[in-house]
Amino acid sequence: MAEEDPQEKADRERIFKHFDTNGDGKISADELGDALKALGCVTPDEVKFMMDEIDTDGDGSFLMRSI
Ligand SMILES: [Ca+2]
Repeated sequence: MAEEDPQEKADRERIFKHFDTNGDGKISADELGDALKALGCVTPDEVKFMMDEIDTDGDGSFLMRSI
């Protein structure tokens, strides 16, 4: 496994924290939806589709390591 670029990791953490508005270390469907809707580029159906793709364990949220 290749060494991870610290800058990329920092960027990913920053983005994750931007989405994780309540700071519990998980991004819920609501948090993802709010963040994406704030960008004005997605519909609720699209958010659900993305969650289905990302939320592999089906608990309604995903963790930092999933990204
Ligand atoms: Ca959260």
